[in-house]
Amino acid sequence: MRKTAFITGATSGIGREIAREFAKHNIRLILCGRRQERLDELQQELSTHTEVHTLNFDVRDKEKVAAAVNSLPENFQTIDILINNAGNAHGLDPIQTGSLDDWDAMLDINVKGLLYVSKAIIPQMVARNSGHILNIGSTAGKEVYPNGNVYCASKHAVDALNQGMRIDLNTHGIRVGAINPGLVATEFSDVRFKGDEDRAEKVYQGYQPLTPQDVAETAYFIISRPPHVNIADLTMMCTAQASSTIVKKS
Ligand code: NDP
Ligand code: 8X3
Repeated sequence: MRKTAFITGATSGIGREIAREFAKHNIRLILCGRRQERLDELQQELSTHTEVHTLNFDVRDKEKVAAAVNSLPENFQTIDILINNAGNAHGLDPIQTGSLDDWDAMLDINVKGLLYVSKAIIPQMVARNSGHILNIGSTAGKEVYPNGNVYCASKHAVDALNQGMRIDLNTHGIRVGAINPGLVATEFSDVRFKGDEDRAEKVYQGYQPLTPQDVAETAYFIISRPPHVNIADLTMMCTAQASSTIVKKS
């Protein structure tokens, strides 16, 4: 039977490529983000492969999150796969000079936003005793790097929530797992450095980073395993990367 996936952060980077990869496999899509024009473009692009519905909301707004999920038309109401992907880093500063606004953004989006979306969708999975949740964590959720402090804390929280969800939803037959990517060339660094394109580009120069497609193919592999197989926690890095701070540059 055709499955339906709910993907947050589908307007860019990893989320957008997961949408494209899932569309190839005829998975019905609920695409979420704040940039409506990008949602519209992607809907148009993917509608030749599959059915697509878009939802525009900020994951920080718990009422809007719930209202968006409740607004789904009947044929999109049963969600089989939740991809908790929306998130970003804001700033890269030592703890003593970090910005409170940046800290709020990262904790509100990466942690609380992921919880609000999960809270709106998990009850239907529990009621059906089935579902698959894939959390997009990070190598930053496994190790802390200089000036990464609060972003790393937010991704360590995702790692803990991934484990916690898996434990609590185990008796309901719901699969929960995470992909923890290293450096992936997306708009991530544009956001982190607040539009400083030169600084953002330098992050991915001198080596071949992961592409969002690499992560998307891995996401499809995970969600297409047979029902008795759950990939609980998968860390992936480009070959040039050995840890958050060790990257072999040419
Ligand atoms: P992008 O900046 O390319 O995409 C981020 C996505 O998140 C966008 O679709 C954006 O949509 C959405 N988003 C951000 N803030 C909000 C918000 N407040 N409400 C709703 N949606 C929001 O980055 P990536 O694709 O790289 O990042 C995706 C995930 O992957 C993040 O969780 C990130 O932490 C993680 N990750 C990224 C890595 C990398 O190196 N790039 C490595 C490891 C993990 P919109 O702005 O339209 O709302
Ligand atoms: C994104 C990867 O190393 O920039 O989570 O934190 S990193």
